[in-house]
Amino acid sequence: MTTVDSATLLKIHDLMVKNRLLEERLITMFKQNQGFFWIGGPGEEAFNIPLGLQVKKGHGLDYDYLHLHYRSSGILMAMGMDPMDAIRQMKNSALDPHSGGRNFAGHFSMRKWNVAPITSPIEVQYLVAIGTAIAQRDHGGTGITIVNGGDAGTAEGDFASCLVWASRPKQELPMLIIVTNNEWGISTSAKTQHGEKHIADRGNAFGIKTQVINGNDVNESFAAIQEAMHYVRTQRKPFLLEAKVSRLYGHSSASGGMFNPNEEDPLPLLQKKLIAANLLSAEAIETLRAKYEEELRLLADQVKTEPQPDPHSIYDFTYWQQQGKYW
Ligand SMILES: Cc1ncc(C[n+]2csc(CCOP(=O)(O)OP(=O)(O)O)c2C)c(N)n1
Repeated sequence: MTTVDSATLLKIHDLMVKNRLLEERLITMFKQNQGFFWIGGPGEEAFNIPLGLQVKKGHGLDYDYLHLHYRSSGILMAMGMDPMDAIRQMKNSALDPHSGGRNFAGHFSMRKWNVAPITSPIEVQYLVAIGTAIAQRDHGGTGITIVNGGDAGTAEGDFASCLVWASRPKQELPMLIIVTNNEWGISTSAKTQHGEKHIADRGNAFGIKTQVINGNDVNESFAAIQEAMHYVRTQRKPFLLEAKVSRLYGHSSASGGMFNPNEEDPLPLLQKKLIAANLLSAEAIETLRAKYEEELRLLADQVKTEPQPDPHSIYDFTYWQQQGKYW
């Protein structure tokens, strides 16, 4: 297995702290009535940051396409997303570039980096992803389609369709199919829902290469993503990767947005290792945390001065009465 070098580990740690504090800032904003709803990915950083760092980032078929879900801020943060834009979406600022202040927190959309709009209906991304994967299969090159979603959503037919389409003989698709398994579907425990041992085992029936990893371990995540991406890029075939992750603040603001001490937190796990390896000190970690906390607090203050969307734009980018405007 690849071991991650010290400089990369420190970069991952830096991004993990920044991403955690962004999510905590969004939760605070919800509690301050500076946004209507929070949902996000605190607890998934040890998987999402290594993923974002390894994306072939760009626009068009030669680059990776991303079909993500609402816990994916860490992936985009590692790709270089400006945290202010996540704060803008939380506050429904008209300057939010992802949705013009019209969508929920964590529902990103970035044409310049092939990030398809994130949807609230779960699992539809596994169907949409087939489209870009077919285009990339026909185009050739090394760009791949990456799709992620939660464990509960895999009960939907969209997930099964994805496995079928990705693995049709001689028409295989260059897709990295990811399931981040936090063992919850809102308040339904995964233990009551699965006859199969691992969700990834379902790929075996289709001849899809699979792996189950501890997504709370940065080294394991980085190496597994690297290997899976290399396989999909070079073989132009699908790979199903299941990462076991934590859900640190419950499902969303609908369940209170409270820290859950029963979940394993990947951040102190990494910090202990970095301190033991003399790569970081407890003081340096605290300084980093304080720096990002202050930066994000100032951004949240600034966003309060930004305009809300114009009511007349309510039907923009919808189909209703838009004939002739977009097509
Ligand atoms: C099609 C559809 N059905 C139901 C819901 C309601 N819903 C929102 S999130 C969720 C649970 C999703 O759990 P999982 O797929 O494990 O992802 P997680 O939120 O745990 O990351 C459900 C059922 C929805 N948004 N869309």
